[in-house]
Amino acid sequence: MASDEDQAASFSAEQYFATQPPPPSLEADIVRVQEFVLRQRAAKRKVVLVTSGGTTVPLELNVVRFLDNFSAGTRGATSAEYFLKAGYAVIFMHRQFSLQPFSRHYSHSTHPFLDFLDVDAEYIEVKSAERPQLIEVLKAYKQVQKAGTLHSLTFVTVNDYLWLLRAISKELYPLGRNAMFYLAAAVSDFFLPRQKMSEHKIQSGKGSLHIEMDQVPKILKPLVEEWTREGYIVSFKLETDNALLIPKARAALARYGHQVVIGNELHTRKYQVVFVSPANGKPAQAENEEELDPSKFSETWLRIDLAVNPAKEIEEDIVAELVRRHQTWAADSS
Ligand code: 9Z3
Repeated sequence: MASDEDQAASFSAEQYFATQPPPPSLEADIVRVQEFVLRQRAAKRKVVLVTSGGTTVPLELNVVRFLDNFSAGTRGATSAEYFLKAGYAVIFMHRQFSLQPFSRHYSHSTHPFLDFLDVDAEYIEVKSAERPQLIEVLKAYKQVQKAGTLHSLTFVTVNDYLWLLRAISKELYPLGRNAMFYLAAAVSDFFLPRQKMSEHKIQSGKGSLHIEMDQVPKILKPLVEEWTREGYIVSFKLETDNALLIPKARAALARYGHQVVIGNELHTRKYQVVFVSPANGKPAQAENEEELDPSKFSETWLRIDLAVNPAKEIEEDIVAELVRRHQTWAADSS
């Protein structure tokens, strides 16, 4: 039976959607997702929803200023490539202009496109040192295009993100255990309800600026309990203090009852992460994190040595581990 706290939490998600308007492009976006999911179901492919990049919280209706969450989109874009390689169809829901699968190798800041081309009169050629990687990336990209296994769509605000996540998860419902949710986007915990937003640019001249934000509803709860049917749900926990990773991940699992929390610390996230899972069924909730029973959880650290292999991407190992776990999960349903 649901506790009062559970009812309050799910009510607040309902309240959110009852009071905050959907993004104007939602309907058209979902029609395209529907078509994509239908094709993947016909091809009997597993589908993973990858969320990637940071959400914004606009401070004005005619937005000049906004709060942003840190994320370049590397984790999501890189993981999407490895999921595609593993035979998954990928819905890549990302922050507009953040990194994307394949094109991420030629990001404007770290590997600018113009720098790997040479020009001679009217001929353009790719520098020879750049060719092997470009050939590999292009081949993988063309293969995915031909197979039609990647569908990308964008969000900007936390409101766009929440509406899209709810709508897409409902489209994935019929896939049952063949759907995976890989929630790598960095999502704001706070937002400014539309009803409290200033219409025009907030004016200076009145001293300091005070803004009171409301808490974004804990969206994992309705995702786990209502929007999906047995989808395999992976959330990420970002901390700047390593000591908090495991307690926070355990608390999230006890609260929402999903399958995996991947803990990552801001500065070490590119070479170590920890998978935290329930050891056996849904762990009981506790008043505070210290009271959670450690025997109810299992932890697995994944580490790579960038000094030995600087080209190695930890997402390769993260995805391999999840594909293995998802396989077991999907097979269990029978
Ligand atoms: C993550 O923890 C991602 O791994 C990163 C990836 C944002 C660190 P980059 O795109 O960074 O490679 O630059 N994502 C989840 C962050 C988040 O908002 N988690 C919430 C929390 O920690 C829970 S869903 O409370």
